[in-house]
Amino acid sequence: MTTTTTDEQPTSVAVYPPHPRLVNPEGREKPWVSSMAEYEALYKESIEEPSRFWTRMANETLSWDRPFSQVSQGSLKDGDMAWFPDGRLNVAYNCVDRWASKDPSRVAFLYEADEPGQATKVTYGELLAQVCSLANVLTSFGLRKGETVAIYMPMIPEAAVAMLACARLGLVHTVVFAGFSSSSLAERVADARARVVITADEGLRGGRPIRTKAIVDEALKSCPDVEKVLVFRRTGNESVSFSAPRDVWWHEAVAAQRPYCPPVPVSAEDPLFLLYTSGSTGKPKGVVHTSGGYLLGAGLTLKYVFDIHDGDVFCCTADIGWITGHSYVVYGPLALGATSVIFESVPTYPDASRYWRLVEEHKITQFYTAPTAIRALRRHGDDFVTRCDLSSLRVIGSVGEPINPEAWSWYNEVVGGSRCAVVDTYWQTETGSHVITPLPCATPAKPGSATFPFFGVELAILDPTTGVELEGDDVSGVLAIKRPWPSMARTIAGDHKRFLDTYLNPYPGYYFAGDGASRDADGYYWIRGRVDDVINVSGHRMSTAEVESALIGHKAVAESAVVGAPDELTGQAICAFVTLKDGFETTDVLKGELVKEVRTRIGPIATPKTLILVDELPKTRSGKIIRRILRKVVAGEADQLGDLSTLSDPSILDVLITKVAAAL
Ligand code: 6R9
Repeated sequence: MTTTTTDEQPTSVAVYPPHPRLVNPEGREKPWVSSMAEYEALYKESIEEPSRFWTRMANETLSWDRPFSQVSQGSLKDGDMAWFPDGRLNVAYNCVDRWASKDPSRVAFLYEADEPGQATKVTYGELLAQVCSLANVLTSFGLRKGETVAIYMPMIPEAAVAMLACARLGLVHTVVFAGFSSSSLAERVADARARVVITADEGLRGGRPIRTKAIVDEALKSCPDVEKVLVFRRTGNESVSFSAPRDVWWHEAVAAQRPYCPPVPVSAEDPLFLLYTSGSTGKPKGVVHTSGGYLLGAGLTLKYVFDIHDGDVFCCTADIGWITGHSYVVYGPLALGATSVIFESVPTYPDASRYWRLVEEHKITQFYTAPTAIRALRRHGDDFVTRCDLSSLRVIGSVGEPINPEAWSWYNEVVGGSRCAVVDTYWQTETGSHVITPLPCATPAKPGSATFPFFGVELAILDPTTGVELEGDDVSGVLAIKRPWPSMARTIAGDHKRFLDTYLNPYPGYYFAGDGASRDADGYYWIRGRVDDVINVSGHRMSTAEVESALIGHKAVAESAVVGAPDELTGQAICAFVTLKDGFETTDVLKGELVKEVRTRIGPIATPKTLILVDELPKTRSGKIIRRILRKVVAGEADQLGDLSTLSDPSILDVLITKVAAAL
């Protein structure tokens, strides 16, 4: 145990050193990094001798068509950073050909379809042929290097094939999550100026069909520039509309093409993809990632953070429509020649054992999911997990939001059997790959802390008002990064000024992440949530995540979301929304207990002034709680909720507004 003193930290936090079976494996290769001393030496080299470090990493990890002579140029101050600027490579060649030529029978993707028991394999040899044929189809559409293709597909291997076919030709892809509405899709297709959309007839999730092609048809009514829609047949439902010559069946087009297509070498700085992400206001931003730096970041982080070795089976449950799916379902695993699971279904179909059966069946060695899924599954009880054989697991990861210590412990003990490493990875669409993360065989974990920076990432904690860097340990402020790293976003498509204004101008010379963070007495980093999620009660800064974590410590609580409500006396007051686990009833006694739980766990300063029990919290389709909506509702601004396109179930709003009105 260790004791920390920052007032925002719990007074004592358990520390979990890496399990001995990970550090000293028997009958397996040694871990890439097996001690803190090794991590520190590599980290130091990455900061003090960046040219040497990145030259070695870039040459070890990637295959270059033309070697680079310079590692990086440009600065955060000027927003003109570039990595390996005179190097040339092809991303699809790196992800597919290298492994197919060595061993075509090596498995690239294990595809777990929506219905259990239908898993199929795609080998690197098969993947190469599929990517090449599809690239030839795209060429036949008249597409040339630098043009953008939109991809709106379910979680099937063909979605990855589509991404890689673009990469093979130097085309820029923009994947739009297939849960987005037609209007959101239209907005992105238009902003990206895509002339071609790749989609499927229908998707399947949890046994229910999704009208994918119909949504595309609707979206394209307002996108007159789209000339071709390539349609993969997923369900074969004959009622799906199809209008030639705009619409082309994938299987017919591919059958007409030769399964080889030479890769087009591109500059390391040529864009690989755009990925739209919501800003705090206004229209979504098309974050631009490059070919060289991004691929290196995705591959290198995966290798070190999940300790990937030959023969491992890696499973990331994120949809390819998000950055996590890009970096850790497709590009990271393939850059290493690893086997990656593509999971089409949902964690509770046909029951809450689905993930764990998947682990058992495919002998998954590393598993990566989001706290929201962990909490949801915890709510169903341990039996769904413990009935499965999870002994193949070594590293289990978490991403997307702060993981509360209770969910961390459940993940560690029940899923990991207290014999795996839990890696809480902090990063963003804009960072491209992990920036703060433990290394599984080296870093002693503290539940709820993303721990230490990845190689080459120089962190700073800034005073939010003055922008002054807070030196030393035991400090809190906003998180910033002091120097460029290879996989960082370079710009926002068509709006470099917005890129500068959002990330680089707020604190000149730094990349501003938009998150609050502290560095504790041991130098561990704790992400406190978006800076707009921090509540200020009577001049005391409170992290919503901390109050949420206290609430979830109560046995009745499934999930919680905490926001600041305007308060005449204290500036802001804490307003907590809570959903209960199955079997618990909403009573005033229970509400009182929950408030008490927070008071005892954190202190009277954190007492929620209002506590509202609800059936559902507003969430994005990727499962993040949308606190912005809660903030607006408690501020009496339910008529100004703004862009609701990411809200997965808008029908919950009316009940929410009524409950808040009754409670406040
Ligand atoms: C990868 C991804 C980024 C935001 C980020 C932060 C939150 C992500 C986290 C985390 C605490 C972690 N976030 N990982 N917060 N601990 N391990 O999620 O990208 O969708 O762009 O979200 O998510 O607030 O700023 P993205």
